[in-house]
Amino acid sequence: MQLCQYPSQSRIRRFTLEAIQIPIVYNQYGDPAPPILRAYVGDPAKIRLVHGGIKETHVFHLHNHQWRLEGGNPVSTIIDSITISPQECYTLDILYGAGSRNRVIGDVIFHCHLYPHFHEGMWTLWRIYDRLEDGKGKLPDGSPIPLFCP
Ligand SMILES: [Cu+2]
Repeated sequence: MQLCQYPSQSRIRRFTLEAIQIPIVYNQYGDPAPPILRAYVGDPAKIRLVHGGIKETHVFHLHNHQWRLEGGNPVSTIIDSITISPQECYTLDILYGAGSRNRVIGDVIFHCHLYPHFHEGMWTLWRIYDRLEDGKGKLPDGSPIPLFCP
């Protein structure tokens, strides 16, 4: 999974998110440039977190979801962030699957919790659907999704 996005001058806007301003690089629909995870609410979900770099340590933080620090240990501490250093990897077994216990739908952000990294674009979304998505990019009423026009 690629977490970094590199701004191009033509597609940068600043949005207020979590009370800070972050630049995003977006596609024609206003989605962030890095890949978006997709699932249906309640789907079992595991995230394989791999740090293939050689320098920086990061803190992976996923909103609205949690996992156990020690996967497979039912009394292990429940967390929603984990520090990952170069050449480390983790499998995050998401408790209650996509949408978590409260069955959240919509876009859930995940990002590096080191804010300079977040600010430079180390974030993307997990899109959780509550109805069948056919991949045609249409709204529930069948009309096309309008292009994002800043
Ligand atoms: Cu980071």
